Amino acid sequence: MIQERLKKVLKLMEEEKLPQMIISDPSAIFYLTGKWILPGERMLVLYVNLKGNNRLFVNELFPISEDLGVDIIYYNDVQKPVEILSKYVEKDKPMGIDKNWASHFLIKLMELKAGSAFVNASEIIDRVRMCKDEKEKELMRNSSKLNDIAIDRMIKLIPKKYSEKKMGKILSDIWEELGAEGHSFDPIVGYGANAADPHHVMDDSTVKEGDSVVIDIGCKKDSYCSDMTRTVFYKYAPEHSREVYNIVLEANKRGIEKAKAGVRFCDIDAAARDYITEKGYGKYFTHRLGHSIGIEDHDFGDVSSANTDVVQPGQIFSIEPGIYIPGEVGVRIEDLVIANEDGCEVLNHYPKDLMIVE
Ligand SMILES: [Mn+2]
Repeated sequence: MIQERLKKVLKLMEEEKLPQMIISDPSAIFYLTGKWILPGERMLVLYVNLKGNNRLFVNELFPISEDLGVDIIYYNDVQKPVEILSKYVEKDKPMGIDKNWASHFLIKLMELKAGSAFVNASEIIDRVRMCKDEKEKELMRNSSKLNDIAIDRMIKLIPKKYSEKKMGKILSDIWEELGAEGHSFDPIVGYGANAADPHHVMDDSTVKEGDSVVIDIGCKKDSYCSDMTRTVFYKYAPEHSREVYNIVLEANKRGIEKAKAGVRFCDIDAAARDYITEKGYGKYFTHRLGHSIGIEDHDFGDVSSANTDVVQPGQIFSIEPGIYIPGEVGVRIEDLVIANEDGCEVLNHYPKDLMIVE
């Protein structure tokens, strides 16, 4: 177990008066142990207890050779893992549950009365994960460096007039060449009207002159995610598209300007959104300004008008305003930032002034 991280989790459990919890999300278990275990539908549980009786429950099909600093309880395919787990817990005390633990496990645990109450305790670990330590910051910088290289290659491919789908396939190869583990999320390449769909699924469309081209990509490198969006224009940018582009760019800059420790997430969202609204495009900016990122592309924590939490130093999140005018033009510009005491460090260095690709 990575002790400094475990300590932070235990401290929050103590504050919340939660004596025990079940951590089941493989990415949370990786965060705490340094080990990826991907058991599919089989039960994987890191049971953490304030008294230190921590145990990792895992199917014997996933043997662990390293010393993770926690006792491992193996079960096999004909045993009942929740019954085994229930023997190790404090039945007369509340039990914290990870938000994505399958309900068939949880209901079984409840039937076994393996806890006096069951509460969703995911935020405990999610909030610890939001603040990155120095090692994590370095890994996030490295992952974003690869993204800067990849987006440059992708933009240079636009004149080849490949379909969106083909661009996606080429990006997989780029990640391999760059030594990344692959995409951190389903990439988006959207031409013209498709660029106006914020979560467009790549299809057989090809680029036309005057199109905006939204490229939203990211990789996983050493288990940490990058995520960046650039929008460029093919051959020329129509007047209205230019106007939209420059508004989104200014909103992105205002969001970054506002991002620092001590500011509320909703105020960062407002810094970008209010500008877009002032310019008359508020109704075309249809999503939150950003999201936390780390081991997962969308970690816990939104940069949205609904999140009144105050930013802490070391938190990493995206600033990604967009304007989407259906059937006409879509523009999104996304950067990742690390918040610190007097501002933020931007992890993406690819230029973002209006670019025409010939
Ligand atoms: Mn993003």
